[in-house]
Amino acid sequence: MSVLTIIEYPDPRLRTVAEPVTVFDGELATFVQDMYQTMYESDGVGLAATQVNVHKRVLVADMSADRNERLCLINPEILEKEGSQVYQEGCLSFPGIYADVTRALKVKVRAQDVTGAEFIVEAEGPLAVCIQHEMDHLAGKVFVDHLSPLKRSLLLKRMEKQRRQAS
Ligand code: GNR
Ligand code: NI
Repeated sequence: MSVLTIIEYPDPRLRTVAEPVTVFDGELATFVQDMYQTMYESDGVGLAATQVNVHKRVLVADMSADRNERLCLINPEILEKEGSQVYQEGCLSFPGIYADVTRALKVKVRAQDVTGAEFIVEAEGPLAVCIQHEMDHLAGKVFVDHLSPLKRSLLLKRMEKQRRQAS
């Protein structure tokens, strides 16, 4: 297993639209294990393949406090959305910045597992936020795209300032 490198804003590769997975082989299974390891190592609650510069429709998540409730969605599609919620989001590709984002409260998603078997997952609250955040990455979108232009530019300037001071 390996820890993969997470690409950070403003890397233009974060804008790549991921392709569907068509081959469910050992290489895919190894990649999924590497994604879990990378997510756990970074203390993230989710990770999209886009963030490790692999442009396939694969995401992993684990919202549990004990870090033992793995969820992997391959080729996820949202079937239903319901309600709305505001949640303070962060992103491993935007270190140090957090912002309130409005998204659906509940989602019903059809996906495939690492063997290619289809399943349905219904999520609500924080897990629903995480799934929507990761599915955005697979579409080349990032959480700050949901903010007003003013809010976005303030946050991005703050992030760039922090980065300059850190280096
Ligand atoms: O680790 C993460 N935390 C988080 C917090 C609130 C809403 C979404 C997230 S996802 C993020 C990991 C990440 O960047 N996934 O793409
Ligand atoms: Ni993210």
